[in-house]
Amino acid sequence: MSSEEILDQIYDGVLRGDTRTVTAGIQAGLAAGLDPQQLLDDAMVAAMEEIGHRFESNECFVPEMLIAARAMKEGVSVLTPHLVDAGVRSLGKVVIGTVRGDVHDIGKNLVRIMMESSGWEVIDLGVDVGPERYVAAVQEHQPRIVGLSALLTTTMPNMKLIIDALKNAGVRDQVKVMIGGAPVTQEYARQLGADLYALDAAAAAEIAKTLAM
Ligand code: B1M
Repeated sequence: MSSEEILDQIYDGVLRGDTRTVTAGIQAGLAAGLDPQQLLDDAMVAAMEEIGHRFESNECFVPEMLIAARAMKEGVSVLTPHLVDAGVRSLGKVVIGTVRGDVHDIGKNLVRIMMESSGWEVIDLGVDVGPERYVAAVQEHQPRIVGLSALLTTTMPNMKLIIDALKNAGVRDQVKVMIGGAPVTQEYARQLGADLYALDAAAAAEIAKTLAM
């Protein structure tokens, strides 16, 4: 199979939610020496974007999004050891989660993987995380970075509630708050008073690294 055919196989597999096709495609890609990041970006993330477009235009619905997400997650787990650079030094701790009201976690999980791969110890609070859990995690783990992910325009404002809760608990100045997610922008980060914004998982790891220097 050519590189193009392998990428197409993975892309189609994610679109159809066909986990076996996705994992077989990834294995074929890795065996053929393709860059794991390319498999992720050009095939898997591209397919999730297409699912989003189809959902917007009523060509697919929540069940299709769910099975695509399941195939994506399975694929990411096959790819993870190849994205992670083993044996890197520890840069400190990051507490990360998807904010209250929001269950999208594929992007947040990729941020976690990229952060871990560049040497951060990541405490992942999961999805639908409210301000009180963030505050408790900061008090318990003393991280350098608190990461907030939101995929819905309706849950973006919950980021502000978390930043306010960190202030009220007197721990805001101990951490850098990083925000991200498809609808989030640099300008929104500025408005909220977040310290850092990252467009994608690779950028999140790059930006976090600058704090470690
Ligand atoms: Co949802 N969904 N969804 N969905 N879903 C979107 C987000 C949507 C854009 C689809 C669309 O209409 N085009 C739309 C939001 C519209 C809006 O708010 N403007 C939407 C909707 C409407 C909904 C529901 C309301 C649908 C419904 O029930 N009627 C519902 C809400 C549920 C809830 O959260 N309360 C819902 C449900 C779901 C599923 C559960 C079915 C599933 C999620 C499964 C899961 O995550 N476990 C799902 C999916 C899969 C999607 C799409 C298709 C794909 C999301 C994804 O995984 N992308 C999505 C369409 C889209 O995004 N194009 C859509 C791939 C991922 C790698 O990218 O998450 O953007 P992303 O992460 C990137 C960057 O954003 C960034 O780095 C990541 C990696 O590079 N990033 C960060 C993310 N977090 C970061 C944090 C950082 C830094 C960078 O620092 C801390």
